[in-house]
Amino acid sequence: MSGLPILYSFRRCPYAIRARLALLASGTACAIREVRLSAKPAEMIAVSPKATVPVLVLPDGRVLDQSLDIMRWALGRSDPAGWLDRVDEALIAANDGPFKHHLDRAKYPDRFDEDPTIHRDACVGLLRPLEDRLARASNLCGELQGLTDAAILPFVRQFAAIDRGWFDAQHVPRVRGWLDRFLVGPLFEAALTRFAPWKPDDPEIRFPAEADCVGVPIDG
Ligand SMILES: N[C@@H](CCC(=O)N[C@@H](CS)C(=O)NCC(=O)O)C(=O)O
Repeated sequence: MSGLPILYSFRRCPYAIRARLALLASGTACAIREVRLSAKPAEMIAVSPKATVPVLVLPDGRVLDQSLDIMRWALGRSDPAGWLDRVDEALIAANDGPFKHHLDRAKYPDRFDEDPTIHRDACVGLLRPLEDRLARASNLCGELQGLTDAAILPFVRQFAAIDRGWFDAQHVPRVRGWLDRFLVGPLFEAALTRFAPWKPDDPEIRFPAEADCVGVPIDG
């Protein structure tokens, strides 16, 4: 064992993506364990019985199993880009609450016996405050990116990807530009690195893999 924190993660999960973005931005290395949600490792459930990803197990045994706690912990250690200077709790709560509620119902109509188009439209409505923010500055809390952008972008990405053609036709051009800058940036690329699902005898895999993707801004 290397003594690195252990991150149980799932590549496409927006909560895990935001945690990985903060780990990258802070330059915090960890040993990553990719999880299949249909076959979660017993080792993860043993430390976090609620069994959601991401989970970060610190070398001293502490367990962080909320994505925002992982972001704050990593950036509290090191925050070269000043992400903690740009935290808007209300905007993040609106994302994690109402936006996520409608996103799930728009994305997974089979799981909810509800009309997904109602929820899709509700999501666009909830993007309007972001559009207003982005009319005033390049990012949600000003010109520079911050924790708020990194916390929300993975969810907007997931929403846009339900039907990118439909999303592009909605009148949220600044949100679209903000998302697209993120999607082509080196930090997003590093955060979306693919890993095979972890098995107990696997050798440790370090994340980030390369020192030079540490601390880069979201949109390069
Ligand atoms: N509040 C948690 C939510 C994490 C969460 O719900 N993650 C999803 C994946 S995107 C999950 O693990 N779901 C469990 C499952 O699908 O079994 C956090 O912020 O970390």
